[in-house]
Amino acid sequence: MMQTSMGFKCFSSVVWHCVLAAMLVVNAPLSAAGEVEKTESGPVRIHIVARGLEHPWGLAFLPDGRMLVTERPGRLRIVEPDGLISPPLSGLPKITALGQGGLLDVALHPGFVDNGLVYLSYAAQGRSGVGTEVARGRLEGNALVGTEVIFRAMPKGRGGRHFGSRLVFHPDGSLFVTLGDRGDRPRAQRLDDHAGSVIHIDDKGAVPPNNPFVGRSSVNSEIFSYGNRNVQGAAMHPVTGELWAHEHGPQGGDELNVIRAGVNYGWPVITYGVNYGLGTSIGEGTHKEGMAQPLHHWVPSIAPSGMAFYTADRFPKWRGNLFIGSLKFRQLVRLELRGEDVVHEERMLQDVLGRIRDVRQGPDGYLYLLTDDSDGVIARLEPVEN
Ligand SMILES: [Ca+2]
Repeated sequence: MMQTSMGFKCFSSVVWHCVLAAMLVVNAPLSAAGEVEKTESGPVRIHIVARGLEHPWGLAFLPDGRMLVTERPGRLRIVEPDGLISPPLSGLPKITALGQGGLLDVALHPGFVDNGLVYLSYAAQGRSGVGTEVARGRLEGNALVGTEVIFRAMPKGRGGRHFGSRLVFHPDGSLFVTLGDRGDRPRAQRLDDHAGSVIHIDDKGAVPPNNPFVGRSSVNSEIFSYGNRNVQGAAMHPVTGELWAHEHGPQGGDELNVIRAGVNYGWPVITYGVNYGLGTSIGEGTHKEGMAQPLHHWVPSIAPSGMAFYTADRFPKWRGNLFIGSLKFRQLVRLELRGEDVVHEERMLQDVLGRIRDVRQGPDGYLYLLTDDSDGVIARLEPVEN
């Protein structure tokens, strides 16, 4: 380990990355760690925990307070609470970095303390193209061991768009994996195709017997919901235990949905969005019998990524609120909810951090953000004591 002139601690194998990060600090938009920003609920301090991560995508807290962080080009790292970044972990599955694809989300098995299992979602090349996959391995030091692929979205497809990829465990130990339509719209309505759906599998990748399409012929029975365009944020509701998710619309029409068994969320038959640039309509309008309406939608699009319900004590006014990152507007979105109604929306941190890729509540009760940048950061929001 060494320390650069600007006080960055680095392992030797990533030293040039760290030196580069230290140089970039001079021109970084955030002038100093600890900057204070106004919100409707009072001032918050933004503490930069770590920087120099290359397009970080997913964050999971280990029980000891360290963080597992993915970088989209295909690296998984451990970040210490003081910001020290480890070398890339070994034992990862074969990952294909292409367009929006690469190493994407990371999640811990609910029984991690006993079994050490870490789950990864990522894009991977197969004989007929690229698709989202899920693998798991046991964390031992700076390695994943016994890594095995437990799910492959099929069929594979062309191009680098719409891999979805959030991983969310249900408390019962089963796993939701959000997918995208791979930029090929009709796939989202096909039940013999994983694309454009949210899938539900057990912790080894098998289909739970109560999945909604089990027993129907010519169906991929991992499918839990369909008609989803590209889901890059999802979280379990802390009270109802249901999966909430947002999805990217085309031009306009990003949506917030509660993901329920067997439900068709409408893409591309119904949407509040239009075709990019042209502004021409898509599908059959905004409503159709048998297709769910979103709880909330955004026109223009915010380009949502990451999602967390806030349930801790550090920000009492935010309890029960839903936080969503906005890539496009480089801001954090806060939604106040009454049941399934969105009763208020606040946009905060405009242009302060950049494109917000992931949002997590830490075990310390603070809110953590990842930024989608070649010099991406982990930032922590803290209340300012008056
Ligand atoms: Ca929809």
